[in-house]
Amino acid sequence: NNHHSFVIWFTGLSGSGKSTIANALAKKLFEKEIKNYVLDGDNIRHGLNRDLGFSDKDRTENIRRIGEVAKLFVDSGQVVLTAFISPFRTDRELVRNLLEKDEFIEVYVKCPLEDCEKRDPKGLYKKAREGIIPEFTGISSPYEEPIDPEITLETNKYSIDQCVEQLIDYLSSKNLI
Ligand code: GGZ
Repeated sequence: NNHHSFVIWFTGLSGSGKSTIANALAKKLFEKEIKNYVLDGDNIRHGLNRDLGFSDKDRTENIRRIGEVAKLFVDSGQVVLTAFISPFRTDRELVRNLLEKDEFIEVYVKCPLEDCEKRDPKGLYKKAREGIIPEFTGISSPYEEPIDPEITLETNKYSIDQCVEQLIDYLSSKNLI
C-alpha cells in the first residue's frame, strides 16, 4: 500500500467531538483501503489504563502510555487515530518527540466550553458543576490549547462531515493518503 504510517492525534475538551470525528475518518480511510485503528477511552481507559484516574499525574501517564502504544502501531505499519482530551501541552509534545517528523499530526478539535457544556451528552459537565466529579477538564482541571497544531477543526462552526473533509484534504495535500 502506497501510504505512510502516522498518528492522527485528536485533542480537545470532553464533548468537543474527538471520538465522533476520529471514527468517521476511520471509516473513510477504510473505504480507501487504508488500515487504521482508533484508540479512545473505550479501548484504553477500560483496559491498559484502568489503573489511572484523572489527576494531573494520571493524565500524564495515560497520555505517555497511549503515545507508546501509538508508536507501536506506527512501527507495525498502520495509521492510528487517538481521541483523548490530552490536556497538557508537554504531554502531547512528548508523544510528538517519540515519533518521526510528519508521523504526528496534532488535530485540535476546537469548541467553546460553553457549547461542550450545552451538549453534555453524558451529563458529566452537570456533575462537574455540582462538584460530584472533581478535576473535570474545563471546569476544575485545565485544558492547554495547542499552540501550533497541524489542523484545527471548529466543531461549533462545521458539521462532522465537513470536519472529516478538512482532514482528508489536509492528508491528501501532504501526500499522506
Ligand atoms: C475529564 C473525564 C473526567 C474528568 C471522566 N475530566 O466525554 P467523555 O467522558 O467520554 O470523555 C472524557 C474522558 C476523558 O478521558 P481521557 O483519557 O481522554 O482524558 S485525559 O486525556 O485527560 O487523560 C469523559 C470522561 O473520560 N471523564 N472523568 N475528571 N473527563
